[in-house]
Amino acid sequence: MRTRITKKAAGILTLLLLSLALAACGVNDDATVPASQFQDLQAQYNRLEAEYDQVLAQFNRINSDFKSGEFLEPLVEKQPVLYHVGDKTLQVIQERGRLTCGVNANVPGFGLLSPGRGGFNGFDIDFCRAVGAATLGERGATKVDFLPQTGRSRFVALQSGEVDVLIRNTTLTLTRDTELGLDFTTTIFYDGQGMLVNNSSGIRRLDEMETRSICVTEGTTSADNAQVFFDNKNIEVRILPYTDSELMREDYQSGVCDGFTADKSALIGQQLLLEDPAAHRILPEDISREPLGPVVRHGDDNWRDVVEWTVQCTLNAEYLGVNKDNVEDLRASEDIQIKRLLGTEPGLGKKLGLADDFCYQVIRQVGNYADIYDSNVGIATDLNLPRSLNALFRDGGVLYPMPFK
Ligand SMILES: N[C@@H](CCC(=O)N[C@@H](CS)C(=O)NCC(=O)O)C(=O)O
Repeated sequence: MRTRITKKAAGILTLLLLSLALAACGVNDDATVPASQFQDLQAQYNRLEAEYDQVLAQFNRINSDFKSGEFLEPLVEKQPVLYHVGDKTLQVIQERGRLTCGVNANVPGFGLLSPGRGGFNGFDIDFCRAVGAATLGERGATKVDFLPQTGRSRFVALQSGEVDVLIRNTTLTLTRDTELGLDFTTTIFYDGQGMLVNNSSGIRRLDEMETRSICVTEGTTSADNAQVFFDNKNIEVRILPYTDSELMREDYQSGVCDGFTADKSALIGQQLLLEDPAAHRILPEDISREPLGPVVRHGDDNWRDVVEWTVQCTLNAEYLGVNKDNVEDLRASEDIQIKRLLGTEPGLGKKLGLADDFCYQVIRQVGNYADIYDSNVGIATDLNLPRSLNALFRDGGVLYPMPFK
């Protein structure tokens, strides 16, 4: 569309210049354009101008459709989107000296803003810090700005460049990967969608929810999954969408809805925030698969690699027995795998545009995968989540560290 406009504009300009040239240089003795020739040019100019206006109006219509979000996933808030495709994200972060990370502020254990506990904390927050340590080196984990996002705002924040990376319990789906101009990196938490109900409701299974109402956060996979799940089973339920998870919890608590559906990881935290958590239960069935992981903009392969290998660093460290407590000592290790991981055998970091000790910085400042998991959501925490799927493959889970070499 832009090329067509440019061609028309160029055409008009040429005609104008031509008429000026004819007028200036003269094609006859008295240095003026004959009236008939001038009128022809004028008519041609008017025609082209009208055509140009039409093309411009068409362009503006398409542009405003685009800006109103016509081309976005229906679940995503419709607002102007400026795609930052092909950025040099790593360079920008290093020049700025800070990383911006899109996060959740309302999900205990994963992304929670709690001033009493020093601000943002959680599993996702620690992965933001890990990316900060990998990209900014010494104290890099402290040079992260956490920008809380709702289910709806998160993708726009990433697309527009407001955040460098999104680590906010975000599920990888084919549609999101292909339609939003984004890329999903390694999954950091394998989850599934569940349903929280009040014990007094008598509901013990999902198919006992006929005619019941269900609260769900807008702009999430949870909303769509719930609708599809119950439609498929011909179970009529009333889905009540919320933008605010706090209001949703209050409404669930006061009985406005019978069920509260979300990723199970988030549900456990939501249950803990209820007045009497023991009066509620999460039904045993899973509604869906929810692989959650960091998201970056499509088109910046180097930045994608950086985020990907930061996660791989935490997985490889757990695999090799390198953790936050022993990493300092293990810098003297002669084991070639550990040397590559910590950069005492140089070369790998540079391939990513990072310092060779980037993974050492991640482990020392934040920890390996197990350190991050255990301290935020593991069995010693209020969430009390066993590793299950999120254990290394050798321990019966699905986490498979990719060769760090
Ligand atoms: N993983 C799903 C769901 C993510 C999600 O937003 N979950 C809700 C569950 S409560 C949430 O985090 N709400 C907190 C908020 O919106 O502040 C997705 O990517 O769409």
